[in-house]
Amino acid sequence: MSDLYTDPLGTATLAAKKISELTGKNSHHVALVMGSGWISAADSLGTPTHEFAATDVPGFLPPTVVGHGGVIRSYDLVGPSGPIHALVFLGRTHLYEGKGIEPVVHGVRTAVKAGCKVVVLTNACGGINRGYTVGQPVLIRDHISLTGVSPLIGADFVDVTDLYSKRIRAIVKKEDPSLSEGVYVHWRGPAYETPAEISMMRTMGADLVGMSTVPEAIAAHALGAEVLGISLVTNAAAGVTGEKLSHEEVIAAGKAAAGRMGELLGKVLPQL
Ligand code: 8IG
Repeated sequence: MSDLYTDPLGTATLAAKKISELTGKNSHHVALVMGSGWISAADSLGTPTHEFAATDVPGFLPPTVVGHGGVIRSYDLVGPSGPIHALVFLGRTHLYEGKGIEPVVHGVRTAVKAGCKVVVLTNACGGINRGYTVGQPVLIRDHISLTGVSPLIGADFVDVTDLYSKRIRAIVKKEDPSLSEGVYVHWRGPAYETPAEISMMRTMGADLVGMSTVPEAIAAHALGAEVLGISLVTNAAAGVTGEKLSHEEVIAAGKAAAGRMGELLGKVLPQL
């Protein structure tokens, strides 16, 4: 096994150093993980100063899913007091790929080691809440983990009461007061849920379901970063409408909402 599995934090430190060499920037300020459907939203952030394959950086695996990028970009955003260095990951590794939890959280650990104090996690997900419509962005207020898998090992008893930063959610809602907040369930996949499982999740208090974000939020928070999670509802969860779920539908809904999402991120990121 590679260093990533025996020494995940050491590998993240190496990766951060490599990013600093590739970009010529000593540190980055905010990180943005773009999930499936969000990749085109990154284009609204302007022109990156640097772009490279994630596999050029220690510890990153090649992407395995259509529409999940495997690319890292560095942007200089215009902040209130000088340029903000934003590190943007197009695509992520998921638990369902079967590579373990370490590759899943390697991006956010690398980002924190690169200096990021804020980590923005985006995803495409199924809507459990009957009030949601396809193409709607929802801020993650809290989560339920149904995978039982943590990125943390050992007696690392971190408090996760305010995992999805209230401070940052307030900033985003000031930009867009129409945004809803919801509880996101992490489901391992790769099979979607049955209608009975969705009904269970709704009873538990869940609004959104997806196959990412939760381990990254925990890993970033455990290293001291503030986390913002935004889900794009790209399909009604199983049994909600009677329609079947398709990956193509997800990609299409993401493309359709990308403009609004990119604009929102562009406004919010420099304020974080
Ligand atoms: I996009 O309906 C997307 N990702 N688990 N269920 C789960 N993950 C998803 C879904 C969904 N839609």
